[in-house]
Amino acid sequence: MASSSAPNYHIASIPGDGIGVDITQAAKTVLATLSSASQAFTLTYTDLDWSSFAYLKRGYYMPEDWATQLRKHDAIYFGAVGWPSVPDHISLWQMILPIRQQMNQYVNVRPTRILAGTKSPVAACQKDPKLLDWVIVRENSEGEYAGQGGTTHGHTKDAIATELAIFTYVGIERIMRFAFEVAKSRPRKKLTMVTKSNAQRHGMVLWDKVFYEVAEEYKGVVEFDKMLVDAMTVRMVEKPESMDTIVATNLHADILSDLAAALAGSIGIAPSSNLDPTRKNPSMFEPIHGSAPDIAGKGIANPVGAFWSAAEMVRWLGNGKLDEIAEGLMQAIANVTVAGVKTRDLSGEKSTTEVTEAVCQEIEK
Ligand code: GGG
Repeated sequence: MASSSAPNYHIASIPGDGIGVDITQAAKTVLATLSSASQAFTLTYTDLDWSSFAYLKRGYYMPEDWATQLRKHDAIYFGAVGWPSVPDHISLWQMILPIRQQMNQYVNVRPTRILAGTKSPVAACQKDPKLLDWVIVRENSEGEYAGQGGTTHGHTKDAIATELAIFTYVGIERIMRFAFEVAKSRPRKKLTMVTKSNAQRHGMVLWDKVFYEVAEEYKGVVEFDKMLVDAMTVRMVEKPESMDTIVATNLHADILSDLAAALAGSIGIAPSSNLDPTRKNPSMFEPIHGSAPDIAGKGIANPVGAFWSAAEMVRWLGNGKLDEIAEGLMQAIANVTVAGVKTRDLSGEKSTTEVTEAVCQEIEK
């Protein structure tokens, strides 16, 4: 039992689809162990069956009052979305993207580093894993994922489709400020801003302009530079140590963070925090990987990205008061990976349950 003065947080739990179910269960087990071992907090869950299976059965992912329901919680823990019998644009637009938009989660923080005992495909990082230590700050509400556009001329060869990328001054300025603050808080104090402003001459040029305006306020405090997204992919592979915090649009950062996770060893380890920095709405925590239908229910999904996301949720809920507890969970994960207790994607042979039990044992030590 946690001490009676320990805060209790209400969590909306949305396992979603595929391995989302496996890893959410694993994360809840680890969080329960962390709660009882630390006595520092307790969690009460509302389990929400908002999934592709539910959609196929009843015709919708989320009920009409979904936003009201979510706002009754302190945070949202999300597994994964997507199932082969539902087109991906439907599953994304009936759940995860509306949640991010309406809960004002305009920041998506995606840290990546090489955990002890995991192997990067980058030769230099195999010698020195510390070279790769990044935080990708993804603009999470506008850009290419704003949902604007349309189709006409139906399913004929005359079909026309538009996909508008929306960029606002306000939206860009707030993500730049957030990214500069993240960079300022980190030892290397470096921010790289990514666009494609040579080809995308409106929205991306506005990104450049606002970046340099906000950068004026951080001169001498944060070192900053700008990259085109194509060149950035090369730099991530060839000179990982030359970057620290990275800020990019919704689409670019979505792609770069998958690459980052693969360079760190596996997409299975990478966490993601969808934050409403005003704290007026619940923020949402989810591993960056998808639902992986091919391995769903087989008990072999890597739960590390889910555990890391859980650690970030604890950190956010504590708002400075639970940082040590979150760090304890990260240390427990590292102790387990370094001991070789790893799933297949990390060249191990352990199951989701075995990794989960090992992390719980580390927490209890
Ligand atoms: N757990 C994350 C997840 O299910 N991702 C599926 C996906 O494609 N997400 C798109 C996005 O993060 O914008």
